[in-house]
Amino acid sequence: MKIKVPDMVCGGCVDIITQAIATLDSEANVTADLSTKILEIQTTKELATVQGAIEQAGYKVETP
Ligand SMILES: [Cu+2]
Repeated sequence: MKIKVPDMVCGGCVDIITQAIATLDSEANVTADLSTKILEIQTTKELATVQGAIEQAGYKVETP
């Protein structure tokens, strides 16, 4: 799935979000592109669940 996180501006943000997703699904694979603010996430979890975890971590999400 792809999720856009407009406030993701540095590696620290990516770490926080990656950690939040790892807590949800330890098998998840997260690739972040800071130029487009888009996360590419391989996970068995549902989109809404992943979005919720990112929001819990303090970031607003958009679906590109
Ligand atoms: Cu940051």
